[in-house]
Amino acid sequence: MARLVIVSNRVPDPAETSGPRAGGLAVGLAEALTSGTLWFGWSGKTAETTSMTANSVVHNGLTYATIDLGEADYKAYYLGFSNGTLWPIFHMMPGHAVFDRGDYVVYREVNQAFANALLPLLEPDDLIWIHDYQLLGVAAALRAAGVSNRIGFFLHIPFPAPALFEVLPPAKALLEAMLAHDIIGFQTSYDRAHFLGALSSILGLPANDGVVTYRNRQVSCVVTPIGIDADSFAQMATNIARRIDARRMIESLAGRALMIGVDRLDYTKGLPERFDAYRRFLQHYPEHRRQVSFLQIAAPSREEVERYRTLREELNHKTGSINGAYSDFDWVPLRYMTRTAPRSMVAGLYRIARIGLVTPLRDGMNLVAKEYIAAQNPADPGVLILSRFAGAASGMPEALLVNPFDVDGVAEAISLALTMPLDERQARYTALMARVREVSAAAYCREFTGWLAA
Ligand code: ADQ
Repeated sequence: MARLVIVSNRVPDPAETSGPRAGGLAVGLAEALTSGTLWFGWSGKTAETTSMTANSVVHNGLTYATIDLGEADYKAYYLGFSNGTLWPIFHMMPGHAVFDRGDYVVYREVNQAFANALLPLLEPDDLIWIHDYQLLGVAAALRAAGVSNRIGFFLHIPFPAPALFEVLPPAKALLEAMLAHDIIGFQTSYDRAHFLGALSSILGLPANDGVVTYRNRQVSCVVTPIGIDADSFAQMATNIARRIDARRMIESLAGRALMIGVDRLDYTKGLPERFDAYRRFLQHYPEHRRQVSFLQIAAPSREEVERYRTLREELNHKTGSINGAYSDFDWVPLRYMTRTAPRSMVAGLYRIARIGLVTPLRDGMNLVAKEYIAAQNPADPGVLILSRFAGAASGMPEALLVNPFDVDGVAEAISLALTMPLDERQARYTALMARVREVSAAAYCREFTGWLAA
């Protein structure tokens, strides 16, 4: 069987991938991270200059090969073009985007450096699977060096509407680079339609059934949504609910319903709008005021980017304002924590929570929505309130779908969720759990690697 080579911006420390705090890519790719696989990417460390060759470690039969990034490259490639330009544009939030031609030049150079360091590690039959927006140009660099292996790419974030994608000065060059892959995978059919639309409007390329012919090569554009391992997550949630810290949490609620939000601290996750909606809920539904406690756990993220620092300040301010206006001697309406909680603890909290509030302004998929459902107690499940602009919404129609920009609508959904009868909660949960089990992490890996090997 051909070896799988996974390429991603960040490669986790192997010691962490089997631990309880592992999240993100390592969870989604668990099925593919089997013995023999090579995982290549950035170590997460910076040095004076970007490494020319990779440093390899073997752990549980898996090879982790990493390079360090030069400090200046890290700033221009990672903080600059990847997270200051591509991230907001791809999430259709151009107001947050900055474009600096110098950053784009470095982005291309770092993509080239990834390709250069990967080249000597490649074998002729390897299947190469590249991940996400930071690495749009690696395949093109590999092709230029003569690599003819099958190369696939998966975009974890949304692909923007063509008119927005065109705002990017190097839009055409980025599309051409992406067409160096054999397979391009998207989270939803909307993302794929946007990509095909951009190919048509910018490059004049027709796509028949998602297959594009470019420079005598065929590129297949497929939809392979990412998922979680629902049963093992459910198991983790059940175990933790018996633990002492979970019991303390339940006691502190004093019989009130818990509403939970768990996100990276990122402006795409819609946290200020969510806090505003909660405030509106407290204003408009005084009868529920002391019946609910909202816990928001936000993991600090990309703090070197200015916009992320101002977001943090904005949320601190809103928290103070809500608690100042509505707290009582024995009730704090909003508990807001800026930290990364252990994965098992998050699972347990989801299970205790009567409402899961997942309201990104735009999201590729959003695994929190799936984790919240997997963690529920089938006998007394909670209600998921989900943004219709998360990729997860297209596969979870039984959630209470909301427009996160509509604070009144979200406030109304919170009230509806609090008063929803048990039989309706169970019916929605049963349908959603079946979907979360079906569109799993394992299915995602099997489907994508199936396309790649075809
Ligand atoms: P993210 O934007 O990171 O991922 P998401 O899919 O929600 O978003 O995954 C976040 C993961 O981190 C979840 O497993 C969650 O439990 C965990 N997490 C978040 N905040 C946490 C906290 N404070 N403490 C502990 N754990 C926390 C990107 C895309 C998504 C896409 C994924 C996978 O932006 O749209 O779903 O990749 O493709």
